[in-house]
Amino acid sequence: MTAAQFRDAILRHLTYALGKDPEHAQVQDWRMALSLAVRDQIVDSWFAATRKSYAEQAKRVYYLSMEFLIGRLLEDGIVNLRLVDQARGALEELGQDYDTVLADEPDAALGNGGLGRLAACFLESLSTLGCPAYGYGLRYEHGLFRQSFKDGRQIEAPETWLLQQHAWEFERPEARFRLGFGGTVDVKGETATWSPAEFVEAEAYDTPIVGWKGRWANTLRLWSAKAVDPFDLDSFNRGDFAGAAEPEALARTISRVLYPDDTTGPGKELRLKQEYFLTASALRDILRRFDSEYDDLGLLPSKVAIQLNDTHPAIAGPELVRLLLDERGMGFEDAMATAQACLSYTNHTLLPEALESWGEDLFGKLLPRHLQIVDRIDDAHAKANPSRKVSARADGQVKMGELSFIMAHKVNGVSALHSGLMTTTVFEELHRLHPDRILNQTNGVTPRRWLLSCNPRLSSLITDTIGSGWVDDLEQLKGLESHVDDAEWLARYAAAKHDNKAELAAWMAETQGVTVDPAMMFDVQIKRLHEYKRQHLNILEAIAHWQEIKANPDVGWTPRVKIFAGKAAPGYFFAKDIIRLINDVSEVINADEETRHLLQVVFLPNYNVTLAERLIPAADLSEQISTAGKEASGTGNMKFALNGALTVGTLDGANVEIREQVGSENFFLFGMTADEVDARRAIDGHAAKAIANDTRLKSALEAIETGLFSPDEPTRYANIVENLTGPDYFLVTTDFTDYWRAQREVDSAYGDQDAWMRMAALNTARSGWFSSDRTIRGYMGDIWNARSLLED
Ligand code: F58
Repeated sequence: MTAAQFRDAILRHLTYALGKDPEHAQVQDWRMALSLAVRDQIVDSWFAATRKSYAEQAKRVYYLSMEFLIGRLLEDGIVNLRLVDQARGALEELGQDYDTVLADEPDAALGNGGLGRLAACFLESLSTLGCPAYGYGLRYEHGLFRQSFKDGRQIEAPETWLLQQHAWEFERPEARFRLGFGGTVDVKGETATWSPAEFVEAEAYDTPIVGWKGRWANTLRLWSAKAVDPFDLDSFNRGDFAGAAEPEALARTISRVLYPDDTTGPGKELRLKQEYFLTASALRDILRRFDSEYDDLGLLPSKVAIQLNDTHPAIAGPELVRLLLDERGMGFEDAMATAQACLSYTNHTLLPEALESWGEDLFGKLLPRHLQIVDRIDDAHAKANPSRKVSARADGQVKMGELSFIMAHKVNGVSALHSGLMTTTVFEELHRLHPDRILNQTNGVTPRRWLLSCNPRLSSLITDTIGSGWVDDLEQLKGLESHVDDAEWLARYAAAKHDNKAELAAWMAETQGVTVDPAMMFDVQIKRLHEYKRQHLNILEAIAHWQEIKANPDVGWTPRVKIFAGKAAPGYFFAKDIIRLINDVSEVINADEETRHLLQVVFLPNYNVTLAERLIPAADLSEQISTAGKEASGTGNMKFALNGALTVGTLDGANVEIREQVGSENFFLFGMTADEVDARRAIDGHAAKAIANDTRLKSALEAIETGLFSPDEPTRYANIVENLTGPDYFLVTTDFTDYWRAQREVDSAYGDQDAWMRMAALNTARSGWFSSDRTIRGYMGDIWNARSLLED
């Protein structure tokens, strides 16, 4: 497609699809017109892919996830179709600025963090690899809340991505399923008839996800909840207008809001409804598609692979058994074996409080037949494993981790360390009973978005150096290694990083009113706020660093700006206190004329995918400082390394593999190992001991405790201080001393810019392993037994 053809297509859409005269069109009209022109191109490969999947009777992969953190889609589409120059040229001819038009698109924030972003990277890689696949999720009207700060405190506001026109989805009013909740069960022998008390309808919205070079496109199908009878005419006729609209409002609640990480009380019931709503709609859709091609349910496992993204869709086990048993006439044993052969489960956390379980009263109230089936599954498992102690139903709870494990033929962790820990902690017994079930698939990220598109400067240098094959074969980055000792090449690498930093600094000045010097080291920690991720360790070190600079101003400090971004779950008060502390510290430190050229702290509001795309290419230092054993993998850590930021990190999650890949000499390691953590925690008074041994730590804590950063309310952070000086479960104080040491090594390494850039370039060159294409190939081969339909 030429720029001229593209221009004509944009004008056609602007005029006939949007009904706008170019003379009066606003930026969002141009953005919509451009998106529709791009979408046309995607639809062609989408249809071709669908036809081919049917023609070849291929096995399909179904990725069930409560979250798809896709961010913006326009640039992704343009980049993958390799239409960047044409789109730029076409808009220029039309008098529009390409970057402004792209920046108008809202982020689709249908996820909390890494788990949701991983699902989005996986969809893109599935398309790039030509593996027939569907993502199934919920079409939340409101994604993750919008974050702002008031007096340093996090303020949450609803996110409203659908207020603006959305170019990518196709509403499918004909693709609807009616789903039930509650009611009664009439058991007759093996099978039963469930008569739900309440119904809701699921309507599909499809978004095509195009792979690299537009060779294949899969579908992201999101479900939206609608009332069975949207409008109560009797109420309306009585003049009860609010009552007339109630059925619709109640039903829509199910897909109204993405759950943040703080589910309690009445919220839990809605969350379980959401999970069933997603899963039951997806399974009906999967069986409908299967029925359109085959009439032998025995073929199901050879045609259908269903991946459970964490336990959130774990009800798929009992639901699939129920559909096969009660509605399709299969015997229980066959139904269970068939379901197991189709299902597999990915675990994303070992934190006990994050493993889902449901009170059996609630579960039985909403899903009475499923509770019976859980018991049958449990009985069958107990019978086959007479020695077992674990069960899917225990202590009045339905345990979704155990249920998922039992119902899956494969269970995977997301980094080597995490998968190993699964076998010795949460799933120890189940692993002993089923030693072949757990396997590892280390996470990855899509290089199209996380290098090619977010970092055009570095991408061009790479392509100039080794050609463009790296884009879908990331291991080719190894070819850069032979250039890192070439001073001229390294200077180009350094220039790309410098220009990315200058661009970020300009953006921060313009939009945040913060001035930072691009010559300073950009030290970045961006991720959900959580005690285990230890943003408070980072800010404690910043305080100590500031105090030390003040005490010894003339020892040649390396200038650094610490950049934070991330959201705290609205009900996680400790995490919100950490945000406020960072903002308070930032205010004091940044106002210090003596030190501000050497140390600044910035907390950028409203972290999302787009902000990550801005920050990662400009980072020098990547903070991956979780308590060892707690971060399942991390994926931000991979994006940073790929874009040439050096990591200061613990031996946790995928950091271990990053360090192995890039070389220990190009990674700043500190802290306890996962094995040491438990022993240390068992020591009485471990925090007091750590503090007594480190005067810097002691004085940083004192500064907080005495209200240096909150003079109007000196006790504001009493809670944080009490925690850190008392239980300190995440061992911030123990790891502080070694973290300080590592940070000073970082300082001196950064002082030698040539050596630093060489290390940065080696990080890029050796990050090929962290492509989500590699991860998806692993799933296809080891878990799904699925194949690519692309011909090379
Ligand atoms: C993340 N989990 C892990 N959960 O923390 C991270 O180590 C890993 O790299 C990533 O998954 C991908 O495997 C995660 O993001 C959530 O966001 C939960 C979703 C449900 C509500 C509670 C948070």
